[in-house]
Amino acid sequence: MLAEQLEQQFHVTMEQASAGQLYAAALALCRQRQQTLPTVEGERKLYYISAEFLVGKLLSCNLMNLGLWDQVEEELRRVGSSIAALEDAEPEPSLGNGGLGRLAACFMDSIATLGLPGDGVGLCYHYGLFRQVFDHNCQTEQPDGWIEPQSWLRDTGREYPVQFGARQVTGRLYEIDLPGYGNTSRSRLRLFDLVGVDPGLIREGITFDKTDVAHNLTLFLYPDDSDRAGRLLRVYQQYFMVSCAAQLILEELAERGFSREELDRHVVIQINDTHPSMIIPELVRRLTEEGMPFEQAADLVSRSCAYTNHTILAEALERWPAADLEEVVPQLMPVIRALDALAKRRHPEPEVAIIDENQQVQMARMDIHYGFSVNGVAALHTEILKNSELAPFYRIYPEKFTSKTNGITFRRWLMGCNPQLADFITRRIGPDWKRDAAALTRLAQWKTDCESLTELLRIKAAGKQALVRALAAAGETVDPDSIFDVQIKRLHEYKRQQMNLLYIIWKYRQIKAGKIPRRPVTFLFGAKAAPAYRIAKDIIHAILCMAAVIRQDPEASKWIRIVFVENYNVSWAERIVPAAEISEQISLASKEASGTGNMKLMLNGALTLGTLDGANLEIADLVGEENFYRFGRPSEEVIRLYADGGYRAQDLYQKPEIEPLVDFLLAKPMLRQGDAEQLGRLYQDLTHKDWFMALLDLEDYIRVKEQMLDDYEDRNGWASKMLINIAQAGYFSSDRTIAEYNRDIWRL
Ligand code: 26Q
Repeated sequence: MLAEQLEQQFHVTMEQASAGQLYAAALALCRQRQQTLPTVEGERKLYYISAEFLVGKLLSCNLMNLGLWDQVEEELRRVGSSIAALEDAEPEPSLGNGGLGRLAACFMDSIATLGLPGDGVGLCYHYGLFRQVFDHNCQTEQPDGWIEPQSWLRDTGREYPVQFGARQVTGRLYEIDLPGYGNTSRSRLRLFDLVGVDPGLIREGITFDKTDVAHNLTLFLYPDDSDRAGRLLRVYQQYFMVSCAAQLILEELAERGFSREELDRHVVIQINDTHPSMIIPELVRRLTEEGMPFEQAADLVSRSCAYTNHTILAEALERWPAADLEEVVPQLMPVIRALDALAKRRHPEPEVAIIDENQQVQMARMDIHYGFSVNGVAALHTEILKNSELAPFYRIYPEKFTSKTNGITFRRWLMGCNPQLADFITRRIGPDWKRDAAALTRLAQWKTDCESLTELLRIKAAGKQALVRALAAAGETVDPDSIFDVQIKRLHEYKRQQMNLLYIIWKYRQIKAGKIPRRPVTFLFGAKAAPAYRIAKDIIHAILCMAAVIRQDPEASKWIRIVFVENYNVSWAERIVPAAEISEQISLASKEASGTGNMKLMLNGALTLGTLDGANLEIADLVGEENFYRFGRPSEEVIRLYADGGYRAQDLYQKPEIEPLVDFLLAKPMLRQGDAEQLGRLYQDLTHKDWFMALLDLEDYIRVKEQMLDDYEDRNGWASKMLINIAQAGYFSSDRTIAEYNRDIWRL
């Protein structure tokens, strides 16, 4: 199959083909097959609109979903190659930042697999987020191009004008096909690009002229918004996305033969956090311009739009100065004012106003007033939204609130990245779990079966070996017999990578004091920090400095090692997840909306060391006390501490157990590796502010982590816990999540 394609495309045989040609042929093969799959049509169509789609490399998963994987792998094997080797030639699109974007990608896989009529809608950034490069133990940012002459993108040739006041630009629609598992149908990612976008604007790193919107709109995801030009650019980007989307949606409504008045019956728009929220006023604007009365338009749009909230952090709740919107999208502001006025007539309480007392447009509030559904992404998260963050809205619209616990696609996060484990499961419970993840629970009957447990440990060891080889290629030596302790996620203070660092400092000092651990431990980190997030970059700096301190210490380096993978992305995750043994889910309780890495790691047999936050709570409930390592203050206590201002970092810092750990940040060995200003800033923050209370949970964290390392030595006991975790992970399949969205919100 691949051979014919190669012959046709390059006139070479399998033996003669270069790796690049093999990849290009496989890409073309998939693209042809995918296009023959029908898109699902239905009375009611979903548009999942999102600023991020962190899809990862597509070749392997598409081959799997198309049912071509075995055949192509066999063809490649005969010439000494493999699909994995081909994938090395595939660039990874960095069209996302973290959980929200990866969730959107998992959802698209499940939507296609369940055969639901739905497409993803977003932007085609040429350089995505950024490529992270470490330089002198600091993060620097480089453009991360992924679009090649041959790529997954298909140019539809369809263009849409977008008006910014007097200025007009043009959006062009590109599509990426996403085949569902089992060769039935496909969904599409529909990505808009700016006609005339100019990479020549990029200067040093990822800096560029932020004011030249006619040429910069689709260069980067989340351009630095620490100055006004950057903030305006984000509004330009968002409006560009939703204006194109609104035109596409209305155009397809007409193509499907429906009238504008039927919008709410035939269209449902899932707004992925507030980045696409301007779709609401934009649709209302377009409908009223066509002559529909304002209230009817507002009502129709409200019954078509649903909003997902992914965070309760105040600083991540988007609000734009009305003056900025006035400047960028003057045609939209009258509609927003009218929507605000109508909402204020119905609900005069100031805390639910769309345009607040500071003349800021509160995007989430617009979504809640003018959407029919609001959902959190895990049970605890939704409860917190209802009871505190969005309580005034819950009082007005209790019927709109619903909880949808996140999920992950098992195609990528088990069958794709860990085929040996998938095979282990199938040999025991048959293949049904691939379509019905709940069937995984049947695996639990092997929890005391020695042979199964031994095999499970062997599979984990193989996963570690594979990662060790990948790390070696990146210049890192790691002991495959050490315990792999993994924290992989965006870098954010609330996720508390700094607390993990303080544990490592504690461990280092134990070793220096002669308390040798039973077995070496490797601490793996993967994280990008937002380019303008100062303290997050300081935390990366401190971890990299500590890595160097340990590496250069002959005594300590026998026992502990820090590996911070550069440019953590989906591909790294696919290698790290199967190798992980300890899953660090240590956010300050109440702050992590859900987490999805926690699910991927559990599914691959890592045990969770976690606070009762986000979906961790549900993981703990499913696997039971003995199979989950819980520590830290519960969310109610944390919420109370914030409410009464009762947390004082200084007091905790003074404890004799804690002070030397924090002080180590400024000790000679660290200063020899790093920069006093950055380390000093982190020290100051931890001792005087520590807004996310790392010091509060530190001692409990150390205690439970030590317990975990002890328990690791009972290899069978540990393997049994692994097996229970895998068996209980079925609930976290995104197929289940999507079925729930469809049952309760979309009704496709
Ligand atoms: C907001 C304002 C200004 C600039 C940027 C932003 C911004 C950008 C990205 C705010 C939020 C995000 C991304 C949030 C995100 O990824 N949230 C994660 O979503 C996951 C999927 O639901 C959850 O599992 C995680 O708990 C949540 O952190």
